[in-house]
Amino acid sequence: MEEVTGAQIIAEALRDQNVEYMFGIVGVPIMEVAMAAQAAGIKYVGMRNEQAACYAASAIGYLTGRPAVCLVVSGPGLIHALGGMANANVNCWPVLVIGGSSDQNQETMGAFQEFPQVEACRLYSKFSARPSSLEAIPSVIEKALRSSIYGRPASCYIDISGDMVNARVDRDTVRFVSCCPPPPVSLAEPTAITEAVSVLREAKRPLLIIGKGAAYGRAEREIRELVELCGLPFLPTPMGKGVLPDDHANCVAAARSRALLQADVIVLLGARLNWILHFGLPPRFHPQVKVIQVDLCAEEMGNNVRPVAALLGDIRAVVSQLLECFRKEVWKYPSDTDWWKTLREKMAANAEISKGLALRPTLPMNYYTVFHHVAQLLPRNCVIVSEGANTMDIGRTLLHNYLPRHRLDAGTFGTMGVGLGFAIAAAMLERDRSNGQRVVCVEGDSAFGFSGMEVETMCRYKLPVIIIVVNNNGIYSGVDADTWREMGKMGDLTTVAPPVTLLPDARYDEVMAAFGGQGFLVQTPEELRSALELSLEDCERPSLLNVLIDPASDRKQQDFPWLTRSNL
Ligand code: TPP
Repeated sequence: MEEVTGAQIIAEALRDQNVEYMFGIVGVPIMEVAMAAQAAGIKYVGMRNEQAACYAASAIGYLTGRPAVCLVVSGPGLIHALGGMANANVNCWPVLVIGGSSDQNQETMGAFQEFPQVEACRLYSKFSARPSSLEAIPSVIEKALRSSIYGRPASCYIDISGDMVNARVDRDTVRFVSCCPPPPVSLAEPTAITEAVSVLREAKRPLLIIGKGAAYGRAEREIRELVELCGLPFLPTPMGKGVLPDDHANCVAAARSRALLQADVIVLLGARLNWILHFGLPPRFHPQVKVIQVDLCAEEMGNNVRPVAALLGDIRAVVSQLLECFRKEVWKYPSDTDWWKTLREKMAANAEISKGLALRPTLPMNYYTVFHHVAQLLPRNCVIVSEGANTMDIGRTLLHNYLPRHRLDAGTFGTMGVGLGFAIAAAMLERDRSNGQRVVCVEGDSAFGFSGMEVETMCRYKLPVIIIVVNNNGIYSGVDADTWREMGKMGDLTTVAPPVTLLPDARYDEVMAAFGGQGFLVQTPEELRSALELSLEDCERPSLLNVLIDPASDRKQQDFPWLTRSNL
């Protein structure tokens, strides 16, 4: 008879489900689970906070379509991970969280880190359960993993009581389950396809909106064919950037507001009409806009705007259905319409304004100058991670993506603190796949602070992530060092310092240097360029560029007053 422990069963069951990565922080009672995972060939990445561990695991799920595990201890460990679970759920990304919990015979007695974990996770996941026995662990793991990727991707939780981890059973009594297949593919109803095609053929001002659902669904080839065959303008959502390259001739991202406002037919490809798309409603959208909605989730259909055609199914398959119709009866939207003219004019005007701001020679630099130089030096194939308010919003317009799933940001939940975890996950994947693509993490100084200690994780694993902290001494804006000193003389800073302020000219670069990475203090375009070039040359360790900008730097004048402050 061969005995196996609970920890071994968990590890082997995860390996059977092709789980490749586990991110977490060990302690009682899950230390042995991490060790067993390594013994089973799963890569274990020790992080500095469970929230960042969960962000990292969820990014693996988004980037690969196969979830990673976030392993946490009971009580506070699990509670830290809830932020990551919520973020994954709202982004519709798959992740598996495994939490140790108190021994079963101590439950309700005030056990160490006791907490009602299965119940707590219900709001943050679509599956939350504790296996009833050691023998049942593999089937619960398979079900959790399957639930995380079938239907709308989401986070799933598995609770493991402490006493289960080291308990032993006869291996032959354990019901191991083979790897669950990829999600079954569903097609849209043919009459809905016919309706969508006829509405699109009649469109005067058509627009495709490409969301991160299209990126997750790996629909890039089909969407490119649709765009090019039918000559359609397209607009990516923040993480839809790169499904088609930002410099594609049909990309109208630089005329986003105009495109949304005037389009008469919109095809939503894996994007939701939530706050990011202003709910699909006036004043940001045309009151009579017709929406063709492509989504794999039936419940999403009709949210905020009732679609003229609801194409329910796998995005790749549904776009292929549309293509089949357009190939049979070829239709191409003319390239010389007033619609194209108005979009092109707006794009040229916006580019001109950004360029003017970027080339201002004044110091300290503004956001536009920083991104202008960064954009010139970044390799086309790099992964861009970004968070912050102005930093993320302005950076999104100026830093282009050319490949799908190469942009990760604060996402639908607008979460600050995701950046470093995402960057660690992306860098691990790049290294393990030997793609040689760099991960560049563009952070506001406030955003960086949320998970800043993960620079130690990057240094420990020698991940050559390049972090660019766009440092304006605050949240949205800050004050300069002299003003800060004067404020200090006026009285207690807790009463006089504006709530947006952070320590002026804080040396985030020294944090990186403290752990053995490269730290650069950057104040001029020349310093920025040379620091970025040196960072790109170093493939052995991470770098941090602490770019001090004008604390009063802001976004360019917006056409809509409600755009002047980021929603985040
Ligand atoms: N806490 C979380 C978890 N998420 C949030 N979105 C916020 C707080 C509110 N918030 C939105 S943006 C932001 C904060 C704290 C930081 C913006 O400052 P920074 O990262 O420095 O970027 P900047 O706009 O200054 O360029």
